[in-house]
Amino acid sequence: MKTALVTGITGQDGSYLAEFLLKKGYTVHGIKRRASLFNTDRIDHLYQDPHVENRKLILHYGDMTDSMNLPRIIQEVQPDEIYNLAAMSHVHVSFETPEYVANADGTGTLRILEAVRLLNLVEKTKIYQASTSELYGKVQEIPQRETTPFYPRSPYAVAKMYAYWITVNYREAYNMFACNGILFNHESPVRGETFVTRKITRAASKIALGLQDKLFLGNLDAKRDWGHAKDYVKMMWMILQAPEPEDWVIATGKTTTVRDFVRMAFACAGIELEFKAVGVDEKGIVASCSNPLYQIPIGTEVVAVDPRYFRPTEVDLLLGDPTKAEQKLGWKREFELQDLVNEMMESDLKLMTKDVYLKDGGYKTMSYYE
Ligand code: NDP
Ligand code: GDR
Repeated sequence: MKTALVTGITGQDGSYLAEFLLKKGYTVHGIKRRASLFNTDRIDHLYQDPHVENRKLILHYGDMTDSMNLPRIIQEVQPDEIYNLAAMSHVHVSFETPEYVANADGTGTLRILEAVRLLNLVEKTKIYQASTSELYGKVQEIPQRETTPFYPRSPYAVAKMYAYWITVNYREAYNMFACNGILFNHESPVRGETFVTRKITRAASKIALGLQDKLFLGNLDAKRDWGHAKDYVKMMWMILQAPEPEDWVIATGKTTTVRDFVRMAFACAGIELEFKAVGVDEKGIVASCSNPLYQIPIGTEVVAVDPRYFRPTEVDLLLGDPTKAEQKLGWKREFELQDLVNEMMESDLKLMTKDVYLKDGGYKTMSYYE
């Protein structure tokens, strides 16, 4: 059976991909960072005790900025497939840490490619690079497809642009099976809490339970092509099983504003919202409430804009065209946006309900944990 190495295994996509590959019979090696607290929550259900023989999931400490440990791990693992998912993936945070992002997301990709080349693994090892719709940035063409010109709008996107082209270059220069998946936004119940969808579903759940008063957001007009992470990790694998190494757009072909995502999330908890005023004064007001968990008076302001969440340069509109992946690889999505919102809300309502029990039982003071 095949062996895969997954960088970023502790992240949203890494956890779904590891689960997917293990089901396919792969031995999965993952790189995790040392942290002062446990950071393996998302893969704890897959964890196998190191004392068990023939383990299928093996974790290695490592870091994308460490040019010594990456070749050592690759040499030890001799992977058939590398999925390079590790990255500082938060666009807004990348404005605060631009050099680090260039190192981890940009040069980090080079470190992987160069290690495979120097270790003479070019014939054996296929490489998937986690590229992104953020490469399209300022709108050049709608919908965005493999041939659409790039115009990155953040240090994150610029670093990912280097990673994209160095992957193409290694493919062309050294005949590597190295591919870019240009993935549009994809979410899930284990999405990081500071990305907008999860921030919204967590807050809508807390507000529905009476644990929080208001949700502060930035640009409500931004439009994103949101899919489900489960559909997208399957495509990562399909890309490496294709006959030739190529670059692929993975998207749903539909776009939605942040404002409409907010409406959909609150509606799942029986709270209908109406948005009033424009720009920074815009507010989401409760228009009707059939929420069975906590009664919120009509007219209560539960969403407000806070300019601190605006980005120095924004990506206004993402809408991808997945035709190539659908036609050439037979990729089919299972989830619609409404399914995704339902699943995220169901999961966060369950999580927050636990908080209510802990709080009511005197085990938890919300302010301490928030
Ligand atoms: P997450 O932020 O959830 O996960 C990122 C992973 O990378 C985590 O495991 C994180 O470790 C790890 N990581 C971060 N920095 C380093 C480093 N210096 N060395 C080693 N590991 C590191 O991202 P997603 O799972 O959502 O995304 C996976 C990849 O796909 C990323 O490269 C992202 O940029 C890209 N992408 C994501 C899209 C999306 O919509 N989700 C769309 C397009 C591309 P830790 O857990 O310790 O923080
Ligand atoms: P994005 O995702 O930047 O598209 O990058 P994010 O969820 O952070 O933002 C989406 C849009 O929502 C707007 N927004 C807010 N965003 C956040 N995080 N917090 C807010 O309060 C808020 N209010 C409005 C943003 O301005 C933006 O327009 C994600 C990441 O997963 C990247 O790693 C990946 O490459 C791209 O998706 C494709």
